[in-house]
Amino acid sequence: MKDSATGITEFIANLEKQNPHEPEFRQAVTEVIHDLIPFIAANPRYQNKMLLERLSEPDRIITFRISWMDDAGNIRINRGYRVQNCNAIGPYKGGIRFHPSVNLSILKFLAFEQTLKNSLTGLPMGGAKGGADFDPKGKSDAEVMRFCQSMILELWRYIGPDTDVPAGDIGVGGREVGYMFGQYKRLSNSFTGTFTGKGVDFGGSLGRTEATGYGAVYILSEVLIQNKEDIAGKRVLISGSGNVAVYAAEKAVQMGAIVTTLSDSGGFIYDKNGFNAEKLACIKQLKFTERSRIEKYCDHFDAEFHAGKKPWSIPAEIALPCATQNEIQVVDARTLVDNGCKYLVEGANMPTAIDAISLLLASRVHFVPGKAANAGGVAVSGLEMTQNSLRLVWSAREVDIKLHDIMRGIHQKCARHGSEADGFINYSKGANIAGFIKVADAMLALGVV
Ligand code: NDP
Ligand code: 2IT
Repeated sequence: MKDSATGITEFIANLEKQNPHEPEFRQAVTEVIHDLIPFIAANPRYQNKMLLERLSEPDRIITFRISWMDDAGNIRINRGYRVQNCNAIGPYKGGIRFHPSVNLSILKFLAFEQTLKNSLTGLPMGGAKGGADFDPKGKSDAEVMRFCQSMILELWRYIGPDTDVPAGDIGVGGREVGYMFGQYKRLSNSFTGTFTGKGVDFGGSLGRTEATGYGAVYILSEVLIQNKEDIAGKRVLISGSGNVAVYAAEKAVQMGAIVTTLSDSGGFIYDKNGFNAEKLACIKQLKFTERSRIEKYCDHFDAEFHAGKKPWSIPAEIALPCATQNEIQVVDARTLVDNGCKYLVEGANMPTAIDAISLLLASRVHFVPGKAANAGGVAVSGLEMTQNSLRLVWSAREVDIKLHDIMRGIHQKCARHGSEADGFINYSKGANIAGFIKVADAMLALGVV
């Protein structure tokens, strides 16, 4: 048996050879194997089964052309994808992203992360991700509808309630899921739980909209309890102003935190007095209803707008990156630590670069990775699937209690597998190992398939 350091070097060399143009995918896998290769070396049951090689080669990748017509009558072409990474523990499950930056590297990283995240929820869901390099900004509702319908005209044959269940992600919210589900329902001539994040009038779960942001704050409060601290009165930086960011802010404010920043791709706003329910209602109006820019917040309230900047230079005890991948580089991590940040909880997927994570852990910042911290969204998606299968509707309170339990369970799993000798919890390591064990045990039981 090779030593772990050699195993890691060889694995990374092969990963680069197999995926030369996919830096985000290699980053996500590299971050995980640093914990899993030593874990496998210490656990003979998982040795010589090629489990990591199998997990980092998607089961299937579907890519297709999406042709649609804009309001001016021009024909437009985009590229659509679905990456079905692993269905060892349940049907493929994961969101769909619409953003001009979407490419195979990004969707493969997201599908890989989703596999471990879904495992951590304890629910029977495999890992997948899809999307298109379509930019919804500036498009009319009719254009978005035609785009969604054209996408599903191709994708519908590869998805289904027991096969693959998509949902939202960046650029895909209730409006887009509604249009995609409408087209899927028409083509399949069936009303099933094939999408989650649906409107509550047609099969959606109460609490799904809020679940990712609320769930991230629930796990943050578990981490604080672990350290005998309280969220009330703590200053919190949040990036993004989309689904995850706004509901993370809402829950943090409800629990007494002072949330001072939010952002979008144009820059960040700093409200030194902290947001409250009225101010967050203004953000929701600007970003969700008007689909406008966050800087307009400063027309309504006393706040600063920092164009083209990220919020990490503002002093705070807690940071919740909730926008996109790699938004915290090593210089940002250094600034956060120097300004007294002690907790970093990832609402987004892979917002922190690998060397920035190393710096945070070396500085003893309590770092919770996205695959644990943002799992509340897909967890409530899992609950939506259950309600659809049962043809039942659970109350918002029932869903919230279940979400809270799931996030507490994820915290416990990370603590079990990530505790160090001095009591510090390496949540990253804990999440990677706990997420892996369930998938790996299923893969061993299912044979070489
Ligand atoms: P939204 O589309 O609702 O919001 C995204 C936010 O991030 C917007 O404020 C957007 O700004 C900003 N943003 C997006 N891309 C960039 C970029 N390249 N640079 C700067 N800002 C950017 O997406 P979500 O809130 O749903 O997703 C945010 C993150 O959370 C993603 O990493 C996603 O994968 C992850 N996630 C989402 C879940 C969900 O349930 N929705 C579940 C788990 C994770 P602008 O408005 O200017 O585009
Ligand atoms: O990254 C994610 O977990 C999501 N975008 C949510 C996926 C889902 O199926 O609800």
